[in-house]
Amino acid sequence: MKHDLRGLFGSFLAEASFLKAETFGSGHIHDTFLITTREKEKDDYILQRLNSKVFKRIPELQENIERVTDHIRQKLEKIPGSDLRRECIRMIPARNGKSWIVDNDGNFWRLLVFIPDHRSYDIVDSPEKAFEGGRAVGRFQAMLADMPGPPLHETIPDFHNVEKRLEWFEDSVAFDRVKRAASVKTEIEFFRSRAEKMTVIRRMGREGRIPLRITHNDTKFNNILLDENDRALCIIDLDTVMPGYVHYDFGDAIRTAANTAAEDEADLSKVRMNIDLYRSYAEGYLSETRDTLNRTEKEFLAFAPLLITFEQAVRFLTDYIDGDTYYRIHHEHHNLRRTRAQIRLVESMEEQYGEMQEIISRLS
Ligand code: ADP
Ligand code: GN1
Ligand code: MG
Repeated sequence: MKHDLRGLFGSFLAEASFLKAETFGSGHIHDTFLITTREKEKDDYILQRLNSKVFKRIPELQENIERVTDHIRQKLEKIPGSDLRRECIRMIPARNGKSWIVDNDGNFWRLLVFIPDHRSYDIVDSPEKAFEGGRAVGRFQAMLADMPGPPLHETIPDFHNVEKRLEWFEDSVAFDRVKRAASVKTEIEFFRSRAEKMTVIRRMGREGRIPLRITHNDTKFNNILLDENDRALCIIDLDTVMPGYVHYDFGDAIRTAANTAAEDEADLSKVRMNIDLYRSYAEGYLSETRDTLNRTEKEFLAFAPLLITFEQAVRFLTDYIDGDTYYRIHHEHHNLRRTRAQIRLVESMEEQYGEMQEIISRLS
């Protein structure tokens, strides 16, 4: 669909004028455009058409992000040397007084300041970058630990509820809408054989041994921006910031930061969890959170990447069986390819689980 990007940009109170718009980034959910402005010294912007099929209550989601970014900015203001322009995303108000607009076709749009001179990686190639990513996520969680007010809205209910994810997966298999289930028997079996084991974090939560905190819930490495020197800069994509267990963020970051290949790598011999990248990420993360996490939280950190990578594989295969209605795909069997790469990554983590545990206990 062709959108009037110049007109949409004009609906927000940006300080600079529109020069051009191009699609940007590799996110799977929203439609994201980089708006370059005419004035060299002024900001560029990110304009997003929000996915309202995935996020059913966008005003609530926007309210969450307003609260979270206001709180982080207040913290940064008190830290000497902070770069307020780059260490926290900033949403630009629309002319209607809100932080979003709805166009004539019912699409929701928002505008963010483009964080200049950042680096973003889909694949991590050095322990230093992994360490910085860990530091960024740790700091993010620490800054939100004392956010006042009521709990954040749950922008996607049961987002990391693996029991629910498995239930929905079984529903999809039973319904088999596009007749793909028979072709993925091996993958289905892989999930069923591990389902029980994957509920442990939620069980610990129910028993009160690990607390709900404010977590990001989508710490894929390309949602962690580094600066021009590859030092931790800021966390973006705050749509899923809500109550969660720290394991979700640790797990998703390792799933992406420590994978030697792309999330959708077709050549499975390239997919592996690199233990050095795992160690460095954990070092960075624990350097910020060591004193706040309780003993059980730390004890289960090593399990988190297995859980989240498993859950991701389940989510990709569910979408494949449903006929590709959730994630943006670039070819017919893309979700199946993603599933297989994630399954291989789970296997690689299982092989190295003992060492993963030792590393955490040494660092704790
Ligand atoms: P999605 O949910 O589709 O992943 P994101 O909010 O992560 O959407 O945005 C997609 C991509 O756009 C990001 O991966 C990043 O490359 C870029 N991006 C988003 N917000 C900003 C920002 N404030 N500054 C710079 N780049 C951004
Ligand atoms: C989506 O929005 P993006 O592309 O950063 C998804 C994550 C998945 C990820 C897999 C809201 O992340 O949960 O882990 O794809 N976001 C949502 O690449 O579902
Ligand atoms: Mg993203």
